[in-house]
Amino acid sequence: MSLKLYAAPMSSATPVVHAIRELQVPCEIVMLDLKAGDQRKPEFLALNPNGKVPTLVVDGTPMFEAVAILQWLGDRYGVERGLWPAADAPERPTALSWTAWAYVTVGAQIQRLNYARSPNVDPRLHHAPAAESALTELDRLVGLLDARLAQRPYLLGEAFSLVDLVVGSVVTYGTYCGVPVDRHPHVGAWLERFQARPAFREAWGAAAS
Ligand SMILES: N[C@@H](CCC(=O)N[C@@H](CS)C(=O)NCC(=O)O)C(=O)O
Repeated sequence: MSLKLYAAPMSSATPVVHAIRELQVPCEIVMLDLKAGDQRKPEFLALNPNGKVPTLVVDGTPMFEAVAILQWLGDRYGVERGLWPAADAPERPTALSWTAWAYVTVGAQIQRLNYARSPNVDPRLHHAPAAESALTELDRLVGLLDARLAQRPYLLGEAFSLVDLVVGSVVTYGTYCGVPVDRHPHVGAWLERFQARPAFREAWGAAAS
């Protein structure tokens, strides 16, 4: 099977680069220059009309959206490596739920927070009460994660899995956006273990140090 990943440094593609390293899957990685507009070139738009990274080309078929790519990598390579539950395993519904929850539910609140106060967003769109409300909701969501991690060291139980990678990546990005996790000690300890993984440090590069 041939895999080609279009990525960019410190971007939505970073968790996919991390997953490829954890899974030790042979994959050609092409780094796009987003500032130069590589993602808007016709040959890239033919693969992903959305013009975004990550885009993974699997035997010539492109796929996009990080969470879809990560779940697919889990199905195709994670099961045989003990990093993702098989289709009929009781942990499978849990794996799909928490990974979708991270990208959809937590991701939406991080995006709300960024629109409301990020220096990278037009200040005319900033709105302090919206930022406060997003932070309150994010604290509640991180609290749900904390309650689960109070019962087990990793999201599926005793061992690290791609579920930790997916949820940990979204929470890591959240902390870079100013989401505090210090009120949630189990999340803090789990995040530290996650970020100490050699594959995390390799994929996230300078941001990880
Ligand atoms: N929801 C998408 C987001 C992808 C995304 O926003 N990628 C950014 C980099 S972090 C990008 O490619 N931006 C280029 C552009 O918007 O022109 C995913 O999770 O894959």
